[in-house]
Amino acid sequence: MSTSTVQPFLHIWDCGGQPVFLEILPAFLTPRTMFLLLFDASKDFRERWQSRQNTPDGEVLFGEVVNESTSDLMAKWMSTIHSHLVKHNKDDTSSPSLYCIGTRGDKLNSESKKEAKVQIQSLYKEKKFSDLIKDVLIIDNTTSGKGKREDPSITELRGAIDGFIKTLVVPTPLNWVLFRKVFQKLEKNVISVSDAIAIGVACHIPAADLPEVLKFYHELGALLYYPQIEGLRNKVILNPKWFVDIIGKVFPLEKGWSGGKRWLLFQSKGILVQPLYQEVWQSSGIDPEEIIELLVHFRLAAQVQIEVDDSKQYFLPAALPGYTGDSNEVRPGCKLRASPVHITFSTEYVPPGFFTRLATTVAANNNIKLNFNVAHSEVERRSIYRNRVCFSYGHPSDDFVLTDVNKAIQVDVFRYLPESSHPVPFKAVCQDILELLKKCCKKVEDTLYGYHGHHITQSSSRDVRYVCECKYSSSNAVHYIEVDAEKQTCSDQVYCEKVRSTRSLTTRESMWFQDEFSYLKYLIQFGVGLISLIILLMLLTFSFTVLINNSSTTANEANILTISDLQKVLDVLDDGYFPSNKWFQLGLSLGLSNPKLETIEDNYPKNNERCLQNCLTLWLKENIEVTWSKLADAVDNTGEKAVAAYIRIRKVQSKSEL
Ligand SMILES: Nc1nc2c(ncn2[C@@H]2O[C@H](COP(=O)(O)OP(=O)(O)OP(=O)(O)O)[C@@H](O)[C@H]2O)c(=O)[nH]1
Ligand SMILES: [Zn+2]
Repeated sequence: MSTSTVQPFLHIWDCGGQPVFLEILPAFLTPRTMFLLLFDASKDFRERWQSRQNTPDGEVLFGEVVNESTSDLMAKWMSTIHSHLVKHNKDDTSSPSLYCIGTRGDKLNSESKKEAKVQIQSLYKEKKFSDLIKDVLIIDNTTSGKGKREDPSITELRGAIDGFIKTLVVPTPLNWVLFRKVFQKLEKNVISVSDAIAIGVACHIPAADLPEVLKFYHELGALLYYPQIEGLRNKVILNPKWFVDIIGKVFPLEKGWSGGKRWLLFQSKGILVQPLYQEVWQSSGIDPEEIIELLVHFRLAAQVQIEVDDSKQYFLPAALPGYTGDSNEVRPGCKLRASPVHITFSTEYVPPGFFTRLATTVAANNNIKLNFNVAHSEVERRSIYRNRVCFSYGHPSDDFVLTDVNKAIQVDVFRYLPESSHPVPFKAVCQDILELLKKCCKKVEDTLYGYHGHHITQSSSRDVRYVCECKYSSSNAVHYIEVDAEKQTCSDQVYCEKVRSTRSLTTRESMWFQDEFSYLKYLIQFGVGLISLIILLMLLTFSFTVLINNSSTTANEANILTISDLQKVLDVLDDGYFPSNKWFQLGLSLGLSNPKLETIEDNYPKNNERCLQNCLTLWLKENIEVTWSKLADAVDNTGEKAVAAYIRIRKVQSKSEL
């Protein structure tokens, strides 16, 4: 192993600008990449970008118009490439990594060329990714290779690429080089790991070293090896390009879309059923189930159950068209809605591939279903797009919509039932959804940035921002309220950046924040240290005593609860974090009889929420002296002292709330 040599690596990925490529590409980027970001310099960068495909016979196929301008898309790529390189090349930032290349320079006079260059430069000038961009070159490809007549910018670019290739040499043990030469000679697309071991042994590489060799070449993009994916762990893909093309078969890159019910389902809903992918991939030389497993691994697909059908089904949002309508569109009939929340990124743009991966990750959750039943408006017939997905959450379900608004992912939650007829407060649903999204985002990051086994230690560059709904807000100039989400409660004032003043939260905004007392509970739960806990308890007791003394005793007795207060009672117990599995004990403490409670248990086996609800219904209906105070006492008896104190503070003294 002491003998080593250097070998150059150069793989060229010609990645189209089509949105689908942006989805797939991050899976195949290696840490050492030079990027050439091409754009048509003869076009207006502010216009919405439209994908176009040039067929070999000279025809131009125009694809969809996306919701972004060329300059948006360029800035997004710069920022993404920057974060990609920063994450992978921590110590080596010396090499120029990105050139912006404007083609069709022949269509521009020297004045417009300068102007185009300045416009592109302005996209990154004061951004943190500015170091990355070596230059903006406007080139005239029609002169390429024409000797002296060649555009000097092309000559300059050629020199830069030559220079970069020289940095691409990697010291490699000689027998590892031999190994690569052998597998290149095989001209096979895929071999088994045992074959790879045999080749290795023939090249004097001990079998035990082979995984390391395979990982080395995987990182260099020379082959693909996924030991972490069950179905692929015994395979080595020797031809990455072939593999990408196979995956591409289910994406609408080529004209290969045939009719048929299954294709239609895939095109319209992004649902890929087993018989279809088996057909598409059957002759690919690799088991279709393994390809699907890879897509799931990369979160390009999530297994779902939409069609009443035994065959397996997968959701692949990346294959769907993009939504170009209004991100604030609401389907009619909504009773309650929360203000929009934005998931933002320090790169200032939603990283390519992030949104669809978030959509698949969310779709894989048991509590959540894709919501195909609603069209967003008269014009937009679908409810699910590559960049906007509508889900239903919980039972009875609330709607929640994720939209990629380029600079952020927008989260909207809607309730179509009146609050009184839903067992779970809308607020709790909103907050649960947000927590769930944070977890899903984390998973997406692990997938997107962990492809090459580099574990990212740097702290998350993602944030949750709350859209300000003050009178200065408008959908095209979003601004946020300044809050410390951990500490904010719905009764605290917030600061609006735009108006530069504080105000109370609107009802829609307050959905995202805890009630004051839940916050105390939260503090207790997440350990604020014993001393602060004691101080808190003392404060609580103090305020409790003061409140009790101040309020007249009539509040305790005179306010009889009825069955119409069921939701309030459930809310208060929930806000105070009463554990629903103690419902039986609570029932006994409330004076309900054992047989009646047992009947409830039989009716709703293992469903504590429903049992609690029925137990309280019984209490509210059957008892005469039904007050908050009695409830607090009963809760106290179950051992839930904190919940009891919470009920007393929130309800017992405040007559108005009854
Ligand atoms: N006049 C002129 N035409 C150009 C220039 N560069 C490219 N073209 C033409 O533009 C068309 C598209 O070029 P491609 O290289 O296929 O563009 P692409 O973006 O890679 O397209 P896809 O491969 O479909 O993604 C071809 O007809 C080229 O001849 C240029 O600098 N000047
Ligand atoms: Zn505001």
